[in-house]
Amino acid sequence: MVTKFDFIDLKYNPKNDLICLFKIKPARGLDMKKAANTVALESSTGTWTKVPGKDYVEKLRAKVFSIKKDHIKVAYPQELFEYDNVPNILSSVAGNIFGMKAVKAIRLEDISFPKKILRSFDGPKYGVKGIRKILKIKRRPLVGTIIKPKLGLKTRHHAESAYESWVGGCDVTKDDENLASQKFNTFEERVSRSLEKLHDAERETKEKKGYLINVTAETKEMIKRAQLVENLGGKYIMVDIITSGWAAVQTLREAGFKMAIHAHRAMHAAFDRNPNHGISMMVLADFARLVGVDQLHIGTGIGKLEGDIEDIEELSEEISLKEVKATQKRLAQKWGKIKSVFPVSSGGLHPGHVPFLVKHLGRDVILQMGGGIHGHPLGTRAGAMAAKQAVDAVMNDIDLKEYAKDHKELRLANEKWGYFDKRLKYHKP
Ligand code: CAP
Ligand code: MG
Repeated sequence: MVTKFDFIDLKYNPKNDLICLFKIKPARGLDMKKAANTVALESSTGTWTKVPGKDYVEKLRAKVFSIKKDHIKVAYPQELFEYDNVPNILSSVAGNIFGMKAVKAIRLEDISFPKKILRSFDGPKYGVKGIRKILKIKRRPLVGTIIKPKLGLKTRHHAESAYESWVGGCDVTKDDENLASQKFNTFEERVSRSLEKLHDAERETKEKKGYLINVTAETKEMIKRAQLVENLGGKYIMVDIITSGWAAVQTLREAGFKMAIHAHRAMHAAFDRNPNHGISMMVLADFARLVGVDQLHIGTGIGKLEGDIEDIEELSEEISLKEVKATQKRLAQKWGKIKSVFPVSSGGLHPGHVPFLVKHLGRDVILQMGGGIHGHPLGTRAGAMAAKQAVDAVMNDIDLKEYAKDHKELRLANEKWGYFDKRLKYHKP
């Protein structure tokens, strides 16, 4: 028998529950308690009207156990879900509730997972430590680029540009998010030409390099493409996790390939940009870590795409720490055996941004610059050199202006785009 507020228990102390932090704006004429109760019933065992139920169903009800201003916390018994099934979990806690008339707006800010659900997922194969081992880079941030223009290059020009970026100093070079297997640059030809260039660059530099080739496609096709990369000795694959879908990414991860997985998050802003309605990047990052990508884009807090640096810092902690503490927009989480994910900062970046990014995100970060490398006055190789010089300067606690005195490539980048000094004052070009 469902009474008025049967899904609210402000004295409940969650134990083995999956917990959701929601930000809600009740519909006109509804108070927080009523709206919160409706969110909990609709996302667990209830519906809009009373239906004859069995008493034993009641133990699976979600419970609102905290209502503070516009945030509520809801505890879901773990038995409500199929443990290692991302679509199933999201269909409950991020399904119908977004369209309910009881709320004017609702945003799923974070989820914390109980041990049994955590343990049902593979998590990353490599994590930060494993990636550093693959590339033989012990401490410093990794330097990456994205081949630009993002679409249109012929395969040989794509591979040549990748080669220039690797010999210039990039550790990893990726395809852009919307490059798949278009007629002007088919996957099969791109993977063989680019890996050939990668092996040339490794021989020439005596360094390990990574090519993050985008396998994004229908799931069976992704598996086929990943197999081709593995056969040709590739260390990485890249996948657009939001447009591909969680089930596809889980299939790719569980296919057992040796390669590391680089996760691009194109389309995330359709969910997380509105601060009052949708699903936060924190939640998307949680599932990316659970399903088991090794590297994940988290934003820059300074480049061309929105997202303030405090949120980016919290995201970076969420995916790379073993244990994260609760904040206003984040739930506490112990990640147990789930490995870390390498944070990737990318989007409108250039070498002059490196001091700011390392200050805020630390050295366990992949700094990716597309236009900020290929748009260098002396071209791609010089752009990659400038990016690597900026990282070397920061790792040796030298001001970029000082370091640029005997590093022409960095000087030209600073002159074109500006730079942060050691006190994080920005010097415009
Ligand atoms: C960056 C990028 C990345 C963005 C994605 C682009 O290129 O290749 O896709 O970083 O954003 O296409 O914009 P630029 P995010 O360096 O030339 O900007 O990393 O925030 O997901
Ligand atoms: Mg891109």
